[in-house]
Amino acid sequence: MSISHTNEMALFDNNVQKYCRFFELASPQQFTLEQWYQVIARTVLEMAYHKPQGKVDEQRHINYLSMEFLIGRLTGNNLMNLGYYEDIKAYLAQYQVELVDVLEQERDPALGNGGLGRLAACFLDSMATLGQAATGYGLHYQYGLFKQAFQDGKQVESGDEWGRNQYPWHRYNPSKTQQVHFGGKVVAIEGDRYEWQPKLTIEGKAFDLPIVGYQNDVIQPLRLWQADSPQSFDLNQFNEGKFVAAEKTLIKSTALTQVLYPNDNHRVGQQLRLMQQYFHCACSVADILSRHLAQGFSLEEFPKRQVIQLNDTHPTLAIPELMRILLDEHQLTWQQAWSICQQSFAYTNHTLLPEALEQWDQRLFKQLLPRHFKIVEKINHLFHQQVKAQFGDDAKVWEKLAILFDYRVRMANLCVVSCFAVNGVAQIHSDLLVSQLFPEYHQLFPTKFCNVTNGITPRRWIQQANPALSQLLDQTVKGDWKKDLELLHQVENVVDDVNFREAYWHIKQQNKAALAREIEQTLSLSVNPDAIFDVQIKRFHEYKRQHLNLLNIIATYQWLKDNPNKDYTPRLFVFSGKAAPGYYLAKNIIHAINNVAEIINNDKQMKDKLQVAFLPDYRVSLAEKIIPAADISEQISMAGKEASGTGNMKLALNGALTLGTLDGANVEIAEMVGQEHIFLFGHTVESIQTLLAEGYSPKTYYRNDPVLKNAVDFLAKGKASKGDKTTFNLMLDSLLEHDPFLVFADFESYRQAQERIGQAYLDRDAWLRSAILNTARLGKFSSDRSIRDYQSRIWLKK
Ligand code: 475
Repeated sequence: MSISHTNEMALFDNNVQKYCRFFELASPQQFTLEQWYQVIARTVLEMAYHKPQGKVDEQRHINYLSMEFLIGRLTGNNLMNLGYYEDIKAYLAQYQVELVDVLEQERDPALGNGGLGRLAACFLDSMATLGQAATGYGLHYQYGLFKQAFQDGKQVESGDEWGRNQYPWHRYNPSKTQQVHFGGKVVAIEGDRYEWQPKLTIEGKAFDLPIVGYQNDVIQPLRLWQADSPQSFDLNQFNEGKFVAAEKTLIKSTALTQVLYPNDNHRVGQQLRLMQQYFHCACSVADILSRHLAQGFSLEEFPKRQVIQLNDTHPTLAIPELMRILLDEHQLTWQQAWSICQQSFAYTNHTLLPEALEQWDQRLFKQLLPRHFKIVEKINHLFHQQVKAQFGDDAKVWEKLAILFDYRVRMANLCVVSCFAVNGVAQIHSDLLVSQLFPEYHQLFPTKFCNVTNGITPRRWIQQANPALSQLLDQTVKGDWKKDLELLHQVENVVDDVNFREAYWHIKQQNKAALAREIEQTLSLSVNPDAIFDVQIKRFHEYKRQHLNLLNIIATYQWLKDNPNKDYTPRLFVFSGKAAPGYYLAKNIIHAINNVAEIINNDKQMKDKLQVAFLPDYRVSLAEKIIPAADISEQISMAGKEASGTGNMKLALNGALTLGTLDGANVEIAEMVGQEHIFLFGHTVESIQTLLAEGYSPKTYYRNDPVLKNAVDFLAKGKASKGDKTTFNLMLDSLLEHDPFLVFADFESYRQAQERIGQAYLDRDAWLRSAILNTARLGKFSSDRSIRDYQSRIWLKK
């Protein structure tokens, strides 16, 4: 489908010529690629707002609060969604410029860590596409997630000054500026009325990015707040030096939004992080309220018109903040204010890992936010009455349910008590959320809990990332699959068509060749394009078990050395991902993979048989290059630990077969594609319970399995560390002594699954059918479906 954009392209040309004069150039011919990128982005942004705006459903406005939005590059995406991609490509051709080269100029805004932040970005895309009125609220960090490089195999980090000042896609919006207060004291006025007399005020400035719906002319803001005041403040003024090291306490107010905390699936206990969280919430809540009131609605109508969706507990402070404004600024009664809050907030949980559940030191909380602390105390007190009424005065029960306990403020508990809905992100995760984390809460509020399985936007994850496959699907499928991913079911009808299969195969080979070139460029490693491309791309975390993958690679290497003439289906193992800078064990795993890769890649006997490519600095734009080229998708977390995963969906949709445990969304992917088209292995949530109850001893596995022992010893004996036997102690000690994520217990089963993969790949036709059926059957995992589920189960539930 190609719409004629003659008028718009005339406008575009006009602008290009204008910029040309502006830059003192004789012709656009002289633009650098960087200039083209800037000119296209700025011009298209204006063109987008020139169009009559598409219709949205304003029944209830969704305010999506998230500390992270991992939006990726916007130029290509926006051109496609606006329908200008082909026109601009043709326009550039007259200057012998390739649009794809221009798009490569854009730096990823890395305003998120991983899954949670990327999910938020996919959801904004889907809400705009479905015409669900929504605003995203986040922070305008100066430094995004750190850049990763390797030195002697080790991860080294550097600051990601992503250039927010030159970024062409956002606009500073001074009319939305907010004031945010901290510290000071609370004075009682009369009855239960209080006045907060804060000590410090910081200004929050709004930067708006356009979220463009897919070919429906809907544009909605992603509003990012930036701290900006000339004033400096002393971190210790809130806490008499108890929480912060003395030497660097005087900081500029702008420091508040200077850096994204680089932790994934792990809480941060630092004062500056709490200040970031409150800053984010205070700016957003004030903005939401002023929009609501400006539309002429009353406070009582707030829940009917607004939802505040909390992306994990990071924006929980929005709850006591809205309470504070309703009580102190609008003089509502407690019952009125509480009723409004209880009907407006909804909470999404993204992890069961205890180390990720946020808890704040009560004294820190109180000194920074004295008024909010009072409010939380009252919520806690009233809730205690309710608990006693239901369970009697049982200290054990209260210990689990309390919001304030042991001098801590538990954010997840505050969320469950205050929100009208709580959801997990895949069915198994939502079930475990109720049975493991919140069973008593479930008894108290049985209807609050539900599941919304995650999804991914097909616009970025096929159309943009895999243009060749996208074209093939356009030719094959009736109707626009980018709007309705379930239409891909039609592809099942052509799985027996040799021509279709060959076309599909050819695309995969082309994508593999392209990734091979990328690997050659980055790592100076020439890889076998006919090998199985087996990829594990995600944050480094013990529970994700990149070291399970590594131990198999070592064992395979040892086997190939012993059996040089036996058949083996060639493999290229691709890794990419970052470890939090303070997560030493995860960094140790990265180091081990790099060192093992070095040995294998330099062993001539392994040439074209076994290779390992670890691509540094994983980010959205790199994911877009790796995913279309993958044959195998490693989703090998310990069962019960990965809430959902979304990379698993992106890879399967692009025709990679999953090698996975029954964890997170893998369970639902297996249901959709069928057992014959996925490689499952390992312990299940249930069998883990039995294993642990019987007493798990990793040493027993080590002693009894010579293959495992040899692989472990390879590292322990210093064979990957120039003879130094201590280099990988962090990882090895953990495995041998505790193995908290059951790497050894799943090793044998994982090896067998890899063996099955090697066999299966030899039957090219059967493999191809499986890959095609993965694409055909993944429609459920569109984030459009996730958003519809949010609408029917939470936001617009009748
Ligand atoms: C889960 N991030 C995935 C994904 O639902 C899931 C960020 C800051 C501080 C602490 N943690 C984070 C996460 O917890 C996170 O990314 N969780 C992930 O959310 C989307 O698919 O299984 O691990």
